[in-house]
Amino acid sequence: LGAFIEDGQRYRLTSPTELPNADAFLWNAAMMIQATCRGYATAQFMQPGPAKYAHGPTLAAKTFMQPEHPYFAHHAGRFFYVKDHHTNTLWSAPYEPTRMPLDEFRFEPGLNDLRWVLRKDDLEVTLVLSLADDHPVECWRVSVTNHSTHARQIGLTPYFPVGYASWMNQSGDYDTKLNAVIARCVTPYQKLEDYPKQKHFKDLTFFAADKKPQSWSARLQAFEGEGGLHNPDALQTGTLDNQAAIYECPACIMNFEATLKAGATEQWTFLFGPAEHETEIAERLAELLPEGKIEQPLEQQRQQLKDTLSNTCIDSPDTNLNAVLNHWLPRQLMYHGQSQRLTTDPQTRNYLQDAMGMAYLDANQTRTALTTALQQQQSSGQMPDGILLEGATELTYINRIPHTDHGIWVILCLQAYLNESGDAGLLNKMLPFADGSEASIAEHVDRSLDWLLADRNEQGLSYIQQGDWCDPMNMVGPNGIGVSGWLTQALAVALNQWAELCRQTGRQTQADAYTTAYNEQSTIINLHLWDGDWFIRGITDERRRFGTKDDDEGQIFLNTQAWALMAGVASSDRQPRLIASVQERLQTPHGPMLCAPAFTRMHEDIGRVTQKFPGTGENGSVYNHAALFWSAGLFAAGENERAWQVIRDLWAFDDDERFLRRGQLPIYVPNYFRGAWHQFPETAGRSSRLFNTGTVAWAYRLFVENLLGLTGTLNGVRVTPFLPKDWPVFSAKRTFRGAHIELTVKRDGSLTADTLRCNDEIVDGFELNDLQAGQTYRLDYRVSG
Ligand code: CEZ
Repeated sequence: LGAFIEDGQRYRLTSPTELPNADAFLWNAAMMIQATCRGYATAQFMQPGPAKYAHGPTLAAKTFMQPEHPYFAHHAGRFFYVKDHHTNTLWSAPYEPTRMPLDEFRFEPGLNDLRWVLRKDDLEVTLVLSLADDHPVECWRVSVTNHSTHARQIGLTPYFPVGYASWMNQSGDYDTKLNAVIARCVTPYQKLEDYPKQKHFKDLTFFAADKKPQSWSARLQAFEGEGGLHNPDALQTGTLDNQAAIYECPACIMNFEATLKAGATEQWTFLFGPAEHETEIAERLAELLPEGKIEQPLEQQRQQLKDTLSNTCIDSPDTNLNAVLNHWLPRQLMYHGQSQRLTTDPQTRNYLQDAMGMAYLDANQTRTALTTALQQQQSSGQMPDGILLEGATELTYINRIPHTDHGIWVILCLQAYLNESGDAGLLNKMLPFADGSEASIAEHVDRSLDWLLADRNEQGLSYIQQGDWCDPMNMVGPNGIGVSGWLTQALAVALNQWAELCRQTGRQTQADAYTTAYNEQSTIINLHLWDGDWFIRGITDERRRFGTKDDDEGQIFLNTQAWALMAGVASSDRQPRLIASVQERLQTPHGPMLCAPAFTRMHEDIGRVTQKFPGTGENGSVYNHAALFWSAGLFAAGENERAWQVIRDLWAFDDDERFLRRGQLPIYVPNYFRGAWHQFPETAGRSSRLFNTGTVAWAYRLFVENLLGLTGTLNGVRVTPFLPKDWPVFSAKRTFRGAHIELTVKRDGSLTADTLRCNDEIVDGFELNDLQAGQTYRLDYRVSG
């Protein structure tokens, strides 16, 4: 059905029906597009908030990117009708809307483009979509080849619906000078104060071609007629109507007629995107349409991605896994780091975790993110719910709901930055607070911890207000009493990490104070949160403990087991018990569920999470972000094999049953797979197909620091790789602070303890110091037993 091709840098799917929602995404500085193998697409661009230039036929409210969003016949798509005048057959590339069986179907998403190769009756159509530069514009290169032995007369009709963009004003027409169908609208609004904000919106959607069409239309409904999308009336007659859409849903439609000799190919380039005015369209066309022009920015983009991705690579016996770890996972991480998930005010925890992951690709970006975030901290130490990016002035959506955990992520992100850069000097950099005065970054971090320490109840448990890591856990603590078991543990993790960093950087007083606080936190967690076989999730405003054996649903939550391990607070007696509880109650073939049994009714003292459909989102799915917290906890507890399996379960290339269930290509990690394994076995494992997720940062960090075992220290690198039990050997390359590390890890039954050699010399203590940029270090790690 599917396989990696081209050295893992492209994937090939050969059926449009087995995984109908299989998709891939592309992004650049201004936009992202997610397209399915069948030709539906969802695209967004920034102006500066996220906006669309092609819509469905109903006016949709603006929301964040949705999990499991459905596609339907009139979903916005990029369709190319192909008419074979000789046989009088009509089909469409890539597959929708005619759904005609094809002789060959190949959907081949690559790192920088999406490619389809379709064949029917000896006609081959190739579609290549790329986003050429930093503007919101789709570049489509289309070719039709005649593989038969005689000449063929064909009609190619690209059909790009623009949909229902506005109830105030919308239309569409052909512009002869630009050779483009241009749809126009006025983004609807009612508030007077919105007018100045919107008057420069890109309210035009253009579809331009490098060749003159024989005919065109902008009228969606007239084009479809009674035949509908499957067999549009307009394609029954010889030509399109050359008519404008006058306050109607517009579509961009052009017809090209061509005679192809035997073996001949005809090519077209199309551009599709939003613009403010005609001059802007003309600029884009001049930049991208002339022969050969698109290649240059595309090549630059390819090279840039290649350079970043080549920083680290693994060669393991698992070639599919090599493809995802070497290309697709870091690519998805870069998407997060570069696009900020297409928002102007990323949630603080997302922003800092995405930046944490970026440390392993480009630590400078992490430095910038840390300083941006810390300048928005209050002098009280409180971190805001969202980080305002350049130009943004207000927090929106979820960032208006008070969450208490944001300070935690500062330390996790900083730790990753220091591991990668060794730049302890950053801690002395002076930075202002949002409400005036300034302090060193070290003191910013002290204050975020002090704020978290102060925001606890008399027992030392952390208040939750309207949410912690779990956004929709919004009714546990709105009255200021409810506490989060998870946050109490996360604070222990942060205190422990920061105490150690303070010690390493000569801040002994702080190191002692935070160590004491960590020890106290450990006692508090064990005293108030243990339930016999696992840690509870929290205590509500009504002082009810939840996530306990006594609950009929939501008995056990993954996060409080994961972070107990990360914090190192579970005793030698409790640790195996909580691991066994997760194994028994949460583990599924797709990974561990976030909680179980999933909630089936509203719990007014827990909140909106209990209203989500059981097994979706935070209500008991295999929420991959949290699954990787579990993996991190297991690694911290020395349970490496189990920890690795959790990461490995993110992909199911070699298991048809799991692969089909997921319904998604293994080229990105989704935010969840459906859970509720016991309640809804028939849908368990289905992917959300939402590629915005903190999972990637954690997966990449665990890959570098735990699998390759290359963890930076202030002076060098600690080498503690892990060799999964079914691998005899792996090797890896990594450029670290300019030094080239070449690592080989092998099992050696004759050894009683692991050994490390660097350029053939034994290294005691598994640590290399004073690495020189430009030098190569050949590391030979032997695993005993
Ligand atoms: O958003 C994520 C957040 O971006 O949910 C995570 C949270 O830690 C991330 O910061 C867990 O709650 O509001 C909702 O119900 C949504 O489910 C969001 O919580 C969720 C969506 O997946 C958006 O990407």
